[in-house]
Amino acid sequence: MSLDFTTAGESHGPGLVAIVEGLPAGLELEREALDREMARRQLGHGRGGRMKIESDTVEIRSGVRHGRTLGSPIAVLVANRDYPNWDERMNPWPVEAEVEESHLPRPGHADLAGALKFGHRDVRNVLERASARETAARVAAGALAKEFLRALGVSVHSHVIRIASVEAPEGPDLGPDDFAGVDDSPVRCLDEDASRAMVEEIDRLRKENESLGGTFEVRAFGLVPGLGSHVSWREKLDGRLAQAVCSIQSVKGVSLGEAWEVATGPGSEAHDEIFFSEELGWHRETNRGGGLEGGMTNGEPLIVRAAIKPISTLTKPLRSVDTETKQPAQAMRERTDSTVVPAAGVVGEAMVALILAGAYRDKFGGDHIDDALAALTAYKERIGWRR
Ligand code: EPS
Repeated sequence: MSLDFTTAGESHGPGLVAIVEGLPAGLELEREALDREMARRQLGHGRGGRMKIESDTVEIRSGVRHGRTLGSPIAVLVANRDYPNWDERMNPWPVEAEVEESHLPRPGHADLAGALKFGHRDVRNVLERASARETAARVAAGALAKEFLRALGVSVHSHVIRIASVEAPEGPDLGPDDFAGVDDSPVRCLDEDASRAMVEEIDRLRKENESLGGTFEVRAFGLVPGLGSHVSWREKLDGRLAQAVCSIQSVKGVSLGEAWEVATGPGSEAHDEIFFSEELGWHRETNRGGGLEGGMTNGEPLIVRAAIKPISTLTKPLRSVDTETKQPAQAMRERTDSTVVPAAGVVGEAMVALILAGAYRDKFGGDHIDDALAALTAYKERIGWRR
């Protein structure tokens, strides 16, 4: 059994569901830790009115008993508190009221391609599922993965490094403790001056009816070398991470380590030289590879960055075409956020955690958490891992 998960649910339907399969039995879960993750995803200056309605919590429906996993699929439900306001428009069953259809696809959204592909007249049938509301279910699943990783000594963090034209300065190399206060920043940025400038930039562009993109970074600490594999393209961890992070709504680019920087320099400045000492064992003095070599972890911190495009729902809509009349029209206007980069960092953590948890499950197995821990200890001993 490997670790897998799926989500279901529409943005304004009754709720979202995540089903996580493959977590070992006997793993202790803390309800507060799961709900904390849900609340973190709702943070961030630049969110719209919806976040005042929702207050996401994880309702466990299966796979957990008295705070411990059973080894069976874990189903979690995240209710949409906004649903009563959409009861007629999103009811699973026919309603008497006449429900208005949307025929005005937004450039940059799934609206047009989704409507054509699935044969929907009403674009709402696409946008409801394409909405980034779905990321609440990913974070619920990721919170479970994080609990597994925590038991294995791994932590996953994120921070915002750019919103529109404002970039945080490159700081010193970050360790896990450096992320302690990141959620106190209104934009989840570690640099105070940059945080302030980002908030100003969001306010300035929001007044101009603009949305904003940016960049976030996810780091994972405490990883052993050898997660993933060089032997098959499907098992390469870099590829799996890139797919998982790029699948987050609005993400248009993913980089691992100093990908774009090393592409422009010489080979002698692109790699991380190998050292061995009695105290540290195998180690590196640089981490340009972002903790990945040959599709595997190398024991250095994992560093993944993602670029997010500005949200495609604009309060000053772009030009589009009415799908019924085929006449030029303005794209639909929906209630929306100005930017989601701070929240997307939390979603990035969830996706990275799910991929890493899967890689640990693949390598160390474990129907019970103690089996996984015993296999991990034996592996560390075999390779002489000292961290
Ligand atoms: C979203 C549009 C907004 C966001 C939503 C994503 O929702 P609404 O149309 O209800 O105002 O608030 O994000 C969430 C609801 C969430 O929980 O993150 C979109 O079109 O992607």
